[in-house]
Amino acid sequence: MKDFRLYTITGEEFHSGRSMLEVMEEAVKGGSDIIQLRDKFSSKKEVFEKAKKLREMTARYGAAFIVNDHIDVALAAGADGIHLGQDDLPLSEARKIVGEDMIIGISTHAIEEAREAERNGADYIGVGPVFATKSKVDVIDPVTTSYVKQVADEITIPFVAIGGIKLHNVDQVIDAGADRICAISEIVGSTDIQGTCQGFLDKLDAKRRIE
Ligand code: TZP
Ligand code: MG
Repeated sequence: MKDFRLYTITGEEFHSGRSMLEVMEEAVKGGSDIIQLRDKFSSKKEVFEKAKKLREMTARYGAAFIVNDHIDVALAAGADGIHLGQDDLPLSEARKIVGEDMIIGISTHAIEEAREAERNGADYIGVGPVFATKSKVDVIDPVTTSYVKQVADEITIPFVAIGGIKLHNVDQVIDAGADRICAISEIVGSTDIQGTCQGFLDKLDAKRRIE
């Protein structure tokens, strides 16, 4: 898959009246090179309508577009990939459906899950929640930056750190070895979405310069 650095996920509860498309377009303009539609509440038809709009918008900017949970919606909308959790369809089965060309991302919360995802051909993994977050209902305890470090040391496929990551604590995550950051509330809840994205990218760049 094309490499990425800043991953923004929709979180409509934080959009404060702005349209989902407008919010996500700001994130892409700010430098978010991959976005995900994550909607646990709408009907499949509604998720599909949102997916089509996001697909069109991201294609205009050359950003990657991922759909959470719904493999059929991802295929129908022409998304670049799908993101699956530990309770979704197993990766090997999902791969049979979407084929080799589509990106499959897997959420992981422990090194065994990361190893399994890598072994089974995931294109990237999510690593989190690093910190406490209100953006996920079935929330598990934070995995802390020590899990980020474990993955950075051992796993060879791309990983993205997620969960409670803010401009004020992202340095800890980068110091633990993360080169790719994902956020919901800090980005989509911001009154200056582009500025917040740029803030994350500046911090990621600063780390690269000292390496
Ligand atoms: N998976 C692990 S934490 C999380 C997801 C979807 C929510 C991240 O949201 P926020 O607002 O960036 O903490
Ligand atoms: Mg899921």
